[in-house]
Amino acid sequence: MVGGLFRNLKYNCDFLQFNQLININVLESCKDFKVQKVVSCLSTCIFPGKTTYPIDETMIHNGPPHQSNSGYSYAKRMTDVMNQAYHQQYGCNFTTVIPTNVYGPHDNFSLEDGNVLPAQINKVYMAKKNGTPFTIWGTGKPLRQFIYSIDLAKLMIWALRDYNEISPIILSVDEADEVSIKEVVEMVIDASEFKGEVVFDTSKSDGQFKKTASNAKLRKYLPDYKFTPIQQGIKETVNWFIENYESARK
Ligand code: GFB
Repeated sequence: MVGGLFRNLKYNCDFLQFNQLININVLESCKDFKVQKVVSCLSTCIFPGKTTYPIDETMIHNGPPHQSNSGYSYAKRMTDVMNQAYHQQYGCNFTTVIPTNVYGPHDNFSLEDGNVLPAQINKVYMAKKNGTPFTIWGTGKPLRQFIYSIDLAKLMIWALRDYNEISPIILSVDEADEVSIKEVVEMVIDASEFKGEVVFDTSKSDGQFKKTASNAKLRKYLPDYKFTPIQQGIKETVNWFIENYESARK
C-alpha cells in the first residue's frame, strides 16, 4: 500500500497494518515454498526524520521516521528486520531495495492520493483543459530525487539476478540530481506546454524538507549506469498520460 504525502497523512494506521500484513504473508509463504530470491521495496522516506545527509543504507533504524508517514516507514523497516531473521534462521535469500521517489507511465495520477510528480501532471492537464490556475501544494521548496520507473525496473531486475546481500541497497539518482518541487513543477509545465496561472497553496503541508540519499553503494556495483534525464522522463510520462487519459489511474 503506497501513496503520496497526503494519502499517508490520511491513512497512517492502514499503511502500518496493511504493509505489515503483506510482509508477513508474502515472506512466510516464500519461506514455506523455498522461493530462491525475494526483492522487496522500501523507500527513501523511511529513514529517520532527524538525520545527517546524505542518507545511506546504514541509517535505516537510527531514529524515528518523519511523522508524516511513520506507519508506512515502520512497516517497511520491518521488512529489513524480517529478511535478516529469515536469513539467519532459515537461510532465505530475501533482500530489499530502497527506491527514491518513482515516477513514470502507468503511475497513480490521483490528485488526492498520488505522489507529487504524477499529481502535477494530472493537475496541469486539468488546468490546461479548463483554463483554470495550476495549484501546487506547499511552498515548492522541499527537495527530492526522482527515479524514472523504467530505470527502477532495470535496476530491480539487476538486483534479482546479481545483488546477493541481505542488507538493503538504495536505488536513486545521484545527489547532484536532487531538485526542488518548484523546479520539477516547472519541468512539468514545460513538458505540458501550459501557459496559464501557477499558484502555490502554502496552507498545504510541505512534508519532509529533504531526504537526500547517497547511491554510493549502487555506484560500487554499477559505476557506469546512466539514469534517464528527468526532463526526458517527464516528457515521456506527460505524453503517456495524454495518450492514455481515459484508462490512466487518477
Ligand atoms: O510524492 P509526495 O507526495 O511525497 O511529495 P513525499 C510531497 C511533496 O510534494 C511535498 C509537494 O513537499 C508537497 O508539499 N506537493 C506539491 C505535492 N503539490 C503536491 C500535490 O499535488 N500532491 C502531492 N502528493 N504533493 C512520500 C511518502 O513522501 O514519498 C511515501 O509519503 C513514499 O510513503 C514516497 O515513500 C516515495 O516525497 O513527501
